Amino acid sequence: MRALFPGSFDPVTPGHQDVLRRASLLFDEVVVCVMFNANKTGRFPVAERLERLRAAAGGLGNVTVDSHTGGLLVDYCRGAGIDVVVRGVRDAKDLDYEMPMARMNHELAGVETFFIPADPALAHVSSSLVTAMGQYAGGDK
Ligand code: COD
Repeated sequence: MRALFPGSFDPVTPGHQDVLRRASLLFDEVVVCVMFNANKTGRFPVAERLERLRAAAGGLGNVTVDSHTGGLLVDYCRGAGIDVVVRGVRDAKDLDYEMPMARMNHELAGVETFFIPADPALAHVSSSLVTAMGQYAGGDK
């Protein structure tokens, strides 16, 4: 079975990478795909997010990297013949955010959502934290 792991990946983090690795063990093929979250302001250009994702997915033979920045997630699923979406869950706040989307994706296109609980050692990691650390390390701040 093929699965889609969609996200902003702005940028990809060790938390995303862990979810991707675990999904790749469970599904025959995983497409990890950069999409636009209308509620977030983009930090990195899509091309750079893709480059970092390819590096993060290196070594996972059944993972392909893609982007879909126009249209709904379910449109991508329909076009690619994918019935399952993988999402990582760090805490109850993540689940509150994910549940309405999961219900909507199922209602619109019969797409199911498979939740992977965050590794406790990585649950605090976010794209904004990784960006801030990069800025401090680079002397931007
Ligand atoms: N450990 C485990 N999981 C994690 C961690 C961590 N440390 N950090 C993040 N995650 C999970 C997130 O919970 C999420 O499941 C996934 O990793 C990706 O996270 P983000 O933040 O990169 O991506 P999001 O949540 O901004 O997702 C963007 C989407 C566009 C996919 C999403 O907003 C969505 O599905 N929107 C629905 C509307 C739609 O169809 N949009 C498509 C427009 S092209």
